[in-house]
Amino acid sequence: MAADNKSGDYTSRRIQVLKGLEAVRKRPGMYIGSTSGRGLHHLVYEVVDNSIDEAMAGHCTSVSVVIRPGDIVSVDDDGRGIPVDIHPTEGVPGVELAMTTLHAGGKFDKSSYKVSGGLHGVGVSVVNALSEWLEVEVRRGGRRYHQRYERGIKVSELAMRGPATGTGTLVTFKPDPEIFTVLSYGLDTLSARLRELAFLNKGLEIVLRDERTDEETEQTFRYDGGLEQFVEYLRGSRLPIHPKVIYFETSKPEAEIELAMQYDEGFSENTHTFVNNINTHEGGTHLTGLKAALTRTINDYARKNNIFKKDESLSGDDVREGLTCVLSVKVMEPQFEGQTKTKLGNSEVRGAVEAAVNEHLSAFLEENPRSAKQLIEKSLQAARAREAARKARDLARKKSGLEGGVLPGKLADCSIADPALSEIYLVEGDSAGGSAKQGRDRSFQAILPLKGKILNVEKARIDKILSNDEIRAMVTAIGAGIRDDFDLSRARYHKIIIMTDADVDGAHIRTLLLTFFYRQMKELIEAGYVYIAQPPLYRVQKGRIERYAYTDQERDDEIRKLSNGKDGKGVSIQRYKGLGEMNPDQLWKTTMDPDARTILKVTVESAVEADRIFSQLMGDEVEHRREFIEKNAKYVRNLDV
Ligand code: 0RA
Repeated sequence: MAADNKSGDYTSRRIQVLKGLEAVRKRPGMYIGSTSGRGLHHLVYEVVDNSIDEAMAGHCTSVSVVIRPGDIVSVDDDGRGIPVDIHPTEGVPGVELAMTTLHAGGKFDKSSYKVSGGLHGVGVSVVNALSEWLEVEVRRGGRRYHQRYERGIKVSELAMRGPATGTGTLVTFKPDPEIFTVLSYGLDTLSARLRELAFLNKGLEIVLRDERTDEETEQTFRYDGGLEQFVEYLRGSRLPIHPKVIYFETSKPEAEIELAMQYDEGFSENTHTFVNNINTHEGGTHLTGLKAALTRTINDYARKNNIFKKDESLSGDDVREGLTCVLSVKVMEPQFEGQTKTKLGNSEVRGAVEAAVNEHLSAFLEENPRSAKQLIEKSLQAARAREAARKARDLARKKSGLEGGVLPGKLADCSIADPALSEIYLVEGDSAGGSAKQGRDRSFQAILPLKGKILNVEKARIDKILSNDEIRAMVTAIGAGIRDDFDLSRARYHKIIIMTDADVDGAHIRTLLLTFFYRQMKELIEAGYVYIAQPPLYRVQKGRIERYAYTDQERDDEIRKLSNGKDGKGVSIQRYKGLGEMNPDQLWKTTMDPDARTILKVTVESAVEADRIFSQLMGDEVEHRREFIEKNAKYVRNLDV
């Protein structure tokens, strides 16, 4: 009787498991967000997160990620190894449970871990379900064990394969082409995330090797200085205004809190927050606590030490100008909210962070009065600039105001009023602007020609930014304000399309514009409203037939097609050096007609890398910048930072 029951349970449990993993294959988006490149990368992160959990529990010092030919990925660690003994109630080895049961990551042994990473916390079984095949190898108790799965279903029993030195877990998987629309891994994407994880877990070594080409590459990330080194990395070439990174870590009942921050001579704010190793792009209670504490502590200190002139005080924006800051909290049961589930909702964390930052930052200020004075002086300059900007804005509002008011004279606006259907082209130069104005569909396409050089916002304060004509024209035309006044719902266009020449100068202007949007109207990028036009590089013509090519490959293909296999007979090729060489009709056909054009959406894949790229590109080192733009003109064009 009892035995019957047991086997009955066992069978129904197996059915349960299969149903679970089937559900994952039916609706992969529910578990990994998407089946495009993002979801594909998520598989690696999910497996790596398990190893990081093992590291956070103090049992793992090194994780290695290898991308093999065919975009097969291996993740190896030197943790304790997933248990291989038969689970007392489930009747299968622990590792098999982990591979086949949803939410069983390390949680079938809940006492193992205090907190756990992983965005969805869905565990390695999801990776298993979405892999054409997956093999796991466990080294434990002096032995090596192996098991293989195909599309989540085991095709071999866990088997001993010989002796092992040390302990650890190796997971190798091939993402299933039946599931994913993108199958190739981006080395830069993986290295950005793995570097970030290494900063967040000080002392942990993470190796990334790419074996897909003959030229193998290997990167090792290990930062014994943790967040302090993270801040130095983010600060890049901006000059610090106090020598030491401000740092503390503390453990409270609500959360473990770790913070590093440093002020520099720049004008942007670079704050990144993490919860259980996940980048909380949308902020949340921990960020609110941090901001409140910064403003209060710095004002209190300045007041107490008579640094303010009569009724001076500092706003939140003032005390964050030129600040590079990383806050990492570990929370037992995080609630993630927001559109991308990257906003922390736990209300108890706010007070914990606020109190911790108050305490440690005021101690730092007391102990380092010179640094305190320097950073407060910096904030006061920000406050004065903001006041000057406010006055200038009030004055300007009366004339050609930034808000509401009169649209810029050189804007050729569209005729419809629905922002969701409207586009604005930001066009390099007056002549291309002229062609665009003639070539456009004026019902829904607006054109704003911009004069050659745009102000580098990375090196300018808000008052200077707001007094720049090109920037004023853009801000007024877009109509949603700027920085703290920015309100996405007021945007007059839902497509803002940057259209520059396909040369180094064009790349530079594009970068300046992207920097401007990233720093001053970040929500515009986050909402997916910013695009880059893709004008053709060549016109290939034979008689009355003409074709446009956007890459060298396409050009060669067209030549071959037009000359019927022979190479290039009677075919003429025009290389477009600038937009100005196209007539209005050509510009419309190739670059502006929604039915024919390609436009690239600008996305912020890694905010950390974006901050660094922009500050490097736009910061103090001019030589560095020129070199970078020349080398990476293509990368910057496909800006996916
Ligand atoms: C639960 C318990 C134990 C190890 C793990 C999970 C574990 C899981 C993964 C996934 C990738 N690498 C991993 N390393 C370890 C061990 C419990 C014990 O030995 O007492």
